Amino acid sequence: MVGAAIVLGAQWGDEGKGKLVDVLAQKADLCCRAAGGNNAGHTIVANGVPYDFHILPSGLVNDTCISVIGNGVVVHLPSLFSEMDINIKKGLKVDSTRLKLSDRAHLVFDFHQLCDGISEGELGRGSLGTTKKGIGPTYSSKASRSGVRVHHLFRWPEFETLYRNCLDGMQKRYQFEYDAEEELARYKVLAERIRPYVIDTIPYVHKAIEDKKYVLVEGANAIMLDLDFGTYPYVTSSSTGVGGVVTGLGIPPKKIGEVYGVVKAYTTRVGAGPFPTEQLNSVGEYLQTVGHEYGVTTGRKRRCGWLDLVVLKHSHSLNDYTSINLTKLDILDQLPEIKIGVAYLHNGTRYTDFPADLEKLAESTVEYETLPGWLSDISKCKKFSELPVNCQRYVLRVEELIGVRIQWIGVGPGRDAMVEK
Ligand code: 2SA
Ligand code: GDP
Ligand code: MG
Repeated sequence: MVGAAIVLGAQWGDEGKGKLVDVLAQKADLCCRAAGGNNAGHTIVANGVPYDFHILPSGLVNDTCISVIGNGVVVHLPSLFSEMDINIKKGLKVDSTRLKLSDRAHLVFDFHQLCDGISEGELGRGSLGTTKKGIGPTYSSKASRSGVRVHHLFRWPEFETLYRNCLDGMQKRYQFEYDAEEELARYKVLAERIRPYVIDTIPYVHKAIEDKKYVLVEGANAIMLDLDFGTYPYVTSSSTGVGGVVTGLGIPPKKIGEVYGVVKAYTTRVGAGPFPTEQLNSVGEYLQTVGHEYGVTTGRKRRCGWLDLVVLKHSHSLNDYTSINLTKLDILDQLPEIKIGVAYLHNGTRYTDFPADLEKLAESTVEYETLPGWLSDISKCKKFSELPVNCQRYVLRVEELIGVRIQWIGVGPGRDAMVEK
């Protein structure tokens, strides 16, 4: 393998990254998370068994693949352990030989989660619709240099001092009562439980790359939720694109190989914020129902709409995909016609660069291209040539518009429901 291979969400998340990671992880040596926390929800269906991962890398299902949680990830240890326990019960081997946690990763405390909820409450109807997993407050602690990292767990009483300082800052900002002693006592126990998993992941990942091992990186969330490039402030608090992989694992850009973009054949978004191609009508309801579009972490209904090429061009310009996995194409099976958003129109001017200004976006309309549907079941197709002609045309048109090869096409949730083109 030449450099690390990266799987990234190309839209607003939930494109099916977990499934592609699971397919690729069958040959991977390492599967690494670089950013985000347990806000993410990656569902895979392996041999008929469904698994939901939030902070654990999806490569864990493949027992020859070692999972790495990198320095850019924010970790709520109680949730990490409960996710490990759930998967151990399902028969997965999850121990310190199979899972490595960066000593530089920041800790999410319960009070960060509390503050996430308070912050959403303060915003009222204008809330962002976060997952309330404490992601924003923890990255705030990190950026304001009052965060607590994993290595601090092994240096008491310094840990206690840092913890109290971090809590104090949050209490000043959010005004809440809190039982610090109870949480500190819990962390004394958690520290010993996590100790065997903790390593400096930087040399570990570098050595694997140097030894030409297959290092796979699982992106969390997606580029339109990126702190810089997404629909700010309706974003998550991490870098969700290729840049987040560089900083979140310490992999230099020249050591990155393939960058796989995962694109859902339509668009979904969970939480608030602009969504130009959203369909608040029977098409949106169809996509939501047939696509089972519910949040894996919160159970919320996902908003649904047509594929948006302005989004995908923005996405490709930032991540430079080497190829694409088009997912959930089977969900479009029963639609008589399918639309693709190809440009935005603002005061009579057509544009194709995704704007920073959300007001401009709100004032814009979408120009669509319409293609005929195929009105048949593609879930059993194994080869591109087996797909109905109109379906092939849709795929080829999307490929042409993005300007990147579509390498895989998802036709169902299972591992095997993947057509390689
Ligand atoms: P946060 O919690 O601070 O990261 O929320 C900020 C925004 O980021 C969105 N976000 C997500 N969008 C899609 N999928 C996510 N994971 C879960 C899933 C979501 C769920 O896989 O279904 O269960 O609701 C995810 N995580 C964060 C979030 O909706 C906010 O818009
Ligand atoms: P992720 O966050 O990008 O990993 O995606 P999620 O797991 O949140 O959501 C994707 C959902 O679509 C999961 O329930 C997957 O099992 C399912 N899925 C993935 N690919 C396909 C596909 O090609 N067809 C169908 N029908 N479902 C798929
Ligand atoms: Mg998801």
